[in-house]
Amino acid sequence: MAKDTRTIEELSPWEDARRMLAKAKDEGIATVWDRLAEQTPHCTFCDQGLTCNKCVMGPCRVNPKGPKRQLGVCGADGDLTVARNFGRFVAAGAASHSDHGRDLLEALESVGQGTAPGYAVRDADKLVRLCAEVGIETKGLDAPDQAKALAEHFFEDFGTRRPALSLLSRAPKKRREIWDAARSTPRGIDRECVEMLHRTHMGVDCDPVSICLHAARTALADGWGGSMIGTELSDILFGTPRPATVEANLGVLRADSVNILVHGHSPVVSEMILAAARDPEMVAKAKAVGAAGINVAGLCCTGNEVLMRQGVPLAGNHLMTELALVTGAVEMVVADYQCVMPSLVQIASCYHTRFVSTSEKARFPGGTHLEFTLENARDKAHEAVELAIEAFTRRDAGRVDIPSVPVSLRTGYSNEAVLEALGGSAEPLLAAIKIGLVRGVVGIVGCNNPKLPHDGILTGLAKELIRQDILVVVTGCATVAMGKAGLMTTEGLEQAGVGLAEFCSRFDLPPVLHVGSCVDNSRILALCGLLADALGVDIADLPVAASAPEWYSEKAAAIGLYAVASGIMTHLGLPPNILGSELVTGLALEGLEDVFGATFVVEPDPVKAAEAISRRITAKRLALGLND
Ligand code: MSK
Repeated sequence: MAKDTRTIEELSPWEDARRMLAKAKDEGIATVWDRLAEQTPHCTFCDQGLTCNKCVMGPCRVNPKGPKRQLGVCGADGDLTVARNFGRFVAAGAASHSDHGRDLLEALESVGQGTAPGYAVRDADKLVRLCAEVGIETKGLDAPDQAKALAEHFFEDFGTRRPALSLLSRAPKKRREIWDAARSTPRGIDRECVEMLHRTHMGVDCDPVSICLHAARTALADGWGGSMIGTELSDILFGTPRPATVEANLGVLRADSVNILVHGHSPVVSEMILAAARDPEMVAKAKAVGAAGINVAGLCCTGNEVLMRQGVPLAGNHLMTELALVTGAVEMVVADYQCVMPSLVQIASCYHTRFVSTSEKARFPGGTHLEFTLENARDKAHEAVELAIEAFTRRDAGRVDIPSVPVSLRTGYSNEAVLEALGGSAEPLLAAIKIGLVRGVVGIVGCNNPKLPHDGILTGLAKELIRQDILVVVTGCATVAMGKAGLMTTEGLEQAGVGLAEFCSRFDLPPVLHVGSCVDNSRILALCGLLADALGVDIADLPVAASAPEWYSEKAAAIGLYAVASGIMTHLGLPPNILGSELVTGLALEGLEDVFGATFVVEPDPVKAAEAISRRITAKRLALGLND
């Protein structure tokens, strides 16, 4: 297999990653970087979004400026081809988040029905608050009945018969009017995704702009619908996060313990695995085979979910998932869905590691499939932990290398926790923004991408922003990067500007606040809605921005688009596959400003990206009559 020609030092700045990259090389184990090298250079048509395989008159490669092949067989030009591809790309991301949200909805309904042993309502106050917010009368209803009523209500948001999603009420009135004017108000989550598939079938919507606007509508159905429902119901079922200090990096693995990594996105499986691993009977079984105990650690967004709520250490982000197995110290990876590289099955087979898939909709040939349902999850979790204990007996101590000492980071900043930390309202943050102590707020979200230096843009951008007195909130795989860079403890304030440091010190906050997993970007939307309402303005008027510097996934494209469509300028470290259309690219980088009051900015250099974001924040501050 071809090898990446970049040095290990160029691939990742972290000691734990570099040690494992070297070990993988020594042991002949191919990683994502090796496969990228083998796939490079990529097809230039695909790279620009100019291939179409949506019917069997093709596949077509459209060459808008070429001497021939300017149109696909059906007559689609480059703009239409790019728009169709991008529309489906966004719909897949929105569908993924929203199907995750639906799983939480089914869990809530089952809890209400008493058919999900081991699951419960853990934040009864939030359940009552959510019911009140959507107009459910809770007087006389006990928690199970409230759970059933709320589930029933939100199931309707996935359907086809509402004119608008219920949680859109969290957006300012002016924003909702902008959506109505652009015919982008999301109606039903499933409806918008399905309609995108319909529109992009051959011979349906042939207007690239119309398709792009429907992509925005689909993305909004994710942000203010599927993801937001997923976040809120996860809090109800597993507890609303509260601030805590936890550990991260591969050093959280323990040489003397049974190590289980939970991976994917949904807390429904990982919470049960954690409960089983903490069961004294299971711990006794682990000790009986010579282990000191059972150590559960997280990867990617499932890791974020259990980090936020249960203080479970985070072993790594997207590009660390393969390297975690290379330690030789992992007994089991338990995966639910999304962002789980199929290569993990192959790498696990090079060690004693068991790869366990758990979802009926995410099977991994070669792994062990233990299908979790709401009815059997408690039993299956115990079965999985027993398999991990058995794997420990097969561990080859000679191949174990756990690099690095773990770093500490602060987590748990749900909106409720932020407001509590500020003394009960957003007023202190607004006051700090008004006098310029905090110049603005930026959400840095999303993934890693092996095309970019691991965590390099994420941390470079965050350092520049906090230096310029801009508060950063972070989700998903960006979290581990910020933690490793020392930005998620109050010691990180040494790297912040004077104003931000003063504000954070006053409220005992780090300069980078961890607000959760990918679906929890909806917390940022809700917070923006709250701040805008408090100031009597639209979200687009706020000194805020978003960034997904090292994004890779369809979900990240949906997140970026719902942020832009909500009025939040969004930076990307690399573009989506749209550059084959000047029309669609122009819309993304400029035209959406006229529709939604925000656009995308693409910039791989973190310092230049911070400059662009800072300029936007300055412009918004001046427009609000504040200092720059
Ligand atoms: S897991 S979508 S690599 S953040 Fe949410 Fe990480 Fe991106 Fe997957």
